[in-house]
Amino acid sequence: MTALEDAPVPLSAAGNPIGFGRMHRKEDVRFLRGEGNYVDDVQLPGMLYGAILRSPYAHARINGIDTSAAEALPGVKAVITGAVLETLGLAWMPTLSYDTQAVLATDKVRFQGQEVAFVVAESKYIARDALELIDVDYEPLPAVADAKKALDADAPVIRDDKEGKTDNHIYDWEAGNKEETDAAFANAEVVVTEDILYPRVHPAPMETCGSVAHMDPTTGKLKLWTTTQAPHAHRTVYALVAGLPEQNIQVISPDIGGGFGNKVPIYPGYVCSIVGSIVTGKPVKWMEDRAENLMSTGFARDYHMKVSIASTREGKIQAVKVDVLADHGAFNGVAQPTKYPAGFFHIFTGSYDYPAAYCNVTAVYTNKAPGGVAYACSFRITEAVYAIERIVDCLAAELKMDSAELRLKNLLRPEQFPYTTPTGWEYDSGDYEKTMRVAMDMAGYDQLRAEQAEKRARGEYMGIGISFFTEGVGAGPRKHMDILGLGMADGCDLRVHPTGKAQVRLSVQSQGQGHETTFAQIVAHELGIPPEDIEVIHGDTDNTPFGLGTYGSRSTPVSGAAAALVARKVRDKARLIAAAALECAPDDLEWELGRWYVKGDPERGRTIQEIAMDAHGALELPEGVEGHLDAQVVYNPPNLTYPYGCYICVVDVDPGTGQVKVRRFIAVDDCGPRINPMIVEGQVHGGLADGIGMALMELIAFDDDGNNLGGSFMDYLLPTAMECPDWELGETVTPSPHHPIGAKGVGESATVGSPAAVVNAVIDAISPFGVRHADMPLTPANVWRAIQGSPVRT
Ligand code: MCN
Ligand code: CUM
Repeated sequence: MTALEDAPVPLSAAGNPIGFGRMHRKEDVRFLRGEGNYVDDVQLPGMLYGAILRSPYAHARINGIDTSAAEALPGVKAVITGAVLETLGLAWMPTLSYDTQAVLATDKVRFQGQEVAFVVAESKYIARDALELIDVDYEPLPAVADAKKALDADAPVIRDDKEGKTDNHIYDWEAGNKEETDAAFANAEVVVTEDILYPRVHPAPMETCGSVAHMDPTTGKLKLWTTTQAPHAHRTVYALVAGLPEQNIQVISPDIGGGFGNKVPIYPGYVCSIVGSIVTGKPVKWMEDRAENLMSTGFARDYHMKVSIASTREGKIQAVKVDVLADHGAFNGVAQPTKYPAGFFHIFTGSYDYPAAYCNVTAVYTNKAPGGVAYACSFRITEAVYAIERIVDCLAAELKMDSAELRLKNLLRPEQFPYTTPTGWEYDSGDYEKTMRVAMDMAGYDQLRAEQAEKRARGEYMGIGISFFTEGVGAGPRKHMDILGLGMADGCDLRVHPTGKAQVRLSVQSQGQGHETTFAQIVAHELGIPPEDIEVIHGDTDNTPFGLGTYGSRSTPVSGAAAALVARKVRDKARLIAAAALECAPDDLEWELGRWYVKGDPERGRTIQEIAMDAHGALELPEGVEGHLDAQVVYNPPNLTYPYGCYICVVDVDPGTGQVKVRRFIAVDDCGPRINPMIVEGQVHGGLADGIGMALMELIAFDDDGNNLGGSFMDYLLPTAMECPDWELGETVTPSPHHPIGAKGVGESATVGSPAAVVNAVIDAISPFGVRHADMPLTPANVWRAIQGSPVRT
């Protein structure tokens, strides 16, 4: 175990830590100068532009499409409809959940904003103008936008494209032990039940989705620059769907302006740009605008949860059960490991010690855009954490017990790890109470409660909300986890050049997380090569090893391990080469950062740079050692890593207006050793802002006809610095026992953990009005309604 050592990390000549530590992000040099290279920056000679005609209806039959006027517009090169795609066998494509999704609608449209036709033109303005000239004969059908009505006998059947489908049911799935859980509830002294909605929200990355496709008619090679978090998986899916030879497909994911899970699925626009290029023989660029992104690409959540908790009168939790109605929209397009149709939701047992738990999830189609797994959710651990952390607060209210005391009484203890949860997860390591105490100390918890009591006496409404979360991140292992049959293991290649500079090639793809920096730091930590001498190459299937990509905070747990192991492989090879150069046995050598030296004679040694030159030079290499200094690994993780944390939020609520002010936010995260603490803090800052956004303002609402009411940033509110306090961050460090450097993922922790803290704080503030629960978003209007005893609007 090379956990974060106490010894100071040596600095390179450029002042960077040769290993773990704070260092400015290498990629910021280009980002801060506006010199990033995003998909929309790609310009190719003769490039054409695509635009998508979208459905104004949530549900309508298509009786005909007249494209003649659009085709006649000067500058228009092609108008592609579902009928055209049908002749190519491409009207429908598989989703990442083994469902099918229309690329361009043929029979019906099933959500507002669905793709109906694709225009290719000389400019993006001509393409958009041409959309206006397409005449679609729609026959509106009744729509079902409310998941609770989707299984009604008279609900319109959305997926009548599927043979024999007579309802909107997608699947039922369960986890845990129903009998034991029911028995625990039957015998419990206290039972609390609450209907808890995690509303539909949208990841809304800064860069919207898009692609540039170039099918070279002479070579037959397809190059696709695209906004994807999983270039290799996408390439394989294109090969399978379009029947294109996989070696002729190059997926390039250049700089990405945020992904947040929005860029895991394959969207019809990507496929249309490919078809557009095949049809015209030219490169075709398609970039959606903000409204298209908000209305049609992968949303997040939409989980209707009935959560029950059983406990003793003293507050010892005995069982939890959750009934979920999952709204998947019109196509089941969620991206998650095949075995887990509800993602990792069954981690809802949380951070507490109790024997019985059960959940069942029923998923339905509605006339809404597809999605569900996105927005830093760790495969629906957001929903799980929100469910358990809200119901624990409801239990505390019922027991009239302090919510911190209730949590401390039930947290898993350090000696219980590795701990198997009642739903089957094996948590790798943790010291939960320590983390909670650090957070409470930082917050001054007892003083805060005293202040709250004083304020209440004066008629002021201050609230304190706690959330203690455990995540499981780093999917595989491959035998348990695959997406469309592709096992979740990741490759990593490392080449050390003759001069001792290196290139490391990853299968994961950064969308802003700073991989070009942190993966260089991992290699630096193992080999002693300064991070500025290590180039990180990612996001190009022709130049990187196969792997499943970046989501579920899996890059550090999976590819981070691969990078450490590939560097160790190079180090082992370097030892053999150093032994040859020093004319000693490999066993006589000892490693110190950046150098093998002879035991007992530290002056005699070879630096990694010298060894690199030897490996490419004239030195006679020992039997069995190939020349050059490089290595490859494929890392198949033995388990997930389980980061966790304790968040405390302090709010002031104005009961007259319902306005919530987040006054303080304390976040103590434990993600094991931090490769770059500055980047980790940045990840946490972003996720905390997400939490404030979701808890207080973000919502994709629909009317009864399925009209999307939040297609712009005028309606879909995002948090800004104005709504965010100065974050107060703390840390504890509990390494993962199975990860080569002990690191756990952190990229989604704060988004997963923070909404419950904010909501718990608001409900705590307004609890004197008899409020026990109110659904997000807690906008001023909704807080006011809750205080008045009226239902909130979601
Ligand atoms: N890190 C570290 N020490 C650790 C853990 C992580 O220094 N112990 C660093 C990593 O090296 C990496 C970053 O923190 O640079 C995030 O690492 P990790 O937790 O492995 O997550 P991923 O790199 O796999 O990123 C995915 C995650 C997801 S799934 C979403 S969604 C999300 C998130 O990252 N999307 C983001 N954070 C985002 N941040 C930005 N800027 N943009 C997005 O789209
Ligand atoms: Cu669930 S969003 Mo991230 O896993 O890309």
